[in-house]
Amino acid sequence: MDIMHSALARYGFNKDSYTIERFGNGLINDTCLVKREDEKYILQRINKAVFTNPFLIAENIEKIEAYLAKTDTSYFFTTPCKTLNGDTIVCIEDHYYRMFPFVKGSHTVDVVQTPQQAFEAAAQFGQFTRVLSGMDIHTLNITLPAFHNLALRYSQFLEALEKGNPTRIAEVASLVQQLKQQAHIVDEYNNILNNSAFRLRVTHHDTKISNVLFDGASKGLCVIDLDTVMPGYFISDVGDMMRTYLCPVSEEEKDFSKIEIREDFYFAIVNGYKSFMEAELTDTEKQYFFYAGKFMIYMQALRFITDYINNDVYYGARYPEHNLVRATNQSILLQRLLEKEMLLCARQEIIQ
Ligand code: GN1
Ligand code: MG
Repeated sequence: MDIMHSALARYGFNKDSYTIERFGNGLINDTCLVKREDEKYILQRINKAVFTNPFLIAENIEKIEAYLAKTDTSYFFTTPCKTLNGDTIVCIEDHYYRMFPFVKGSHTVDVVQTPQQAFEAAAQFGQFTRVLSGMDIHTLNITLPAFHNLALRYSQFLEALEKGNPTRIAEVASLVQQLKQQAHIVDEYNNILNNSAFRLRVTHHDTKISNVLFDGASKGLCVIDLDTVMPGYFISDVGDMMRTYLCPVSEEEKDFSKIEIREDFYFAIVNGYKSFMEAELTDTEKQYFFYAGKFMIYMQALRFITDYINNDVYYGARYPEHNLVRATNQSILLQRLLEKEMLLCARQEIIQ
């Protein structure tokens, strides 16, 4: 925490004037909530093993801000706080920090409890991409190369099976088998890459519910955490909402009997996203809402099992089999979703 105090000092915050506590459940960055009088801020230490050049993030945010200033000043966009020197990123002892103001009267949600929350969040992420639809995506920096490239994630999984921890590889044989049986999801992804009906757009790439600010009436206000804003496909944003909103328990849940798909949340995501993106998406893309869920859940299962086999180098682990639990959880979530494929797709047809 001491270093967090040093970071706050750069913003002119006097140590006696605020409180600071851990915030959220992100796996990559360290996040804190800072309260000062009636103001709140989110202070994050950027994981430099993952984001090797945090200045690329800062530059993207500036470019988006400049674009919005020209095109849509009514869109509510939160920009990072500036230090006393006017910087948006603080570097202390080789660690990077940045801070966002928490909009007055707003709050975040940890677990999606109602379809309305799912709708509001999906509308927020849809609106974000929509207001930036005229922006030249090539001007954005790639903050994490090949981040949602499923083909690459699959090959990293196969590579881990060749070079990873042999004891762990032996232990996970049946899960590996199950995941390999779903490799058709990778084939479909490769088809998407070659399909001109799929467009690259400004994509958030981290659409978990805690990245949306809500107002007192539970209406979505804006999206936050713009580290992974890059060109991408809509299946990334819609898919990660499905991965994290459809089930009442998270990837951390060890009691797998609690893993289920809440159908009405599925339609809330589709309709919320379409409330801003209907006119943007091509007819072909609109056929891929269900696929989006499969794509992201499968990718996350692969990433967790790969990390387990590689001795938890990326996500870390609070107990030895942590990443195995997460991978198994996501693989079961994928099964539960696949069981509902006919039903969800048929109902979506009727709604359209
Ligand atoms: C990481 O740190 P967090 O929770 O925002 C990861 C996401 C994963 C997620 C799984 C940069 O995000 O891609 O979906 O963990 N972010 C990065 O919980 O790898
Ligand atoms: Mg994040």
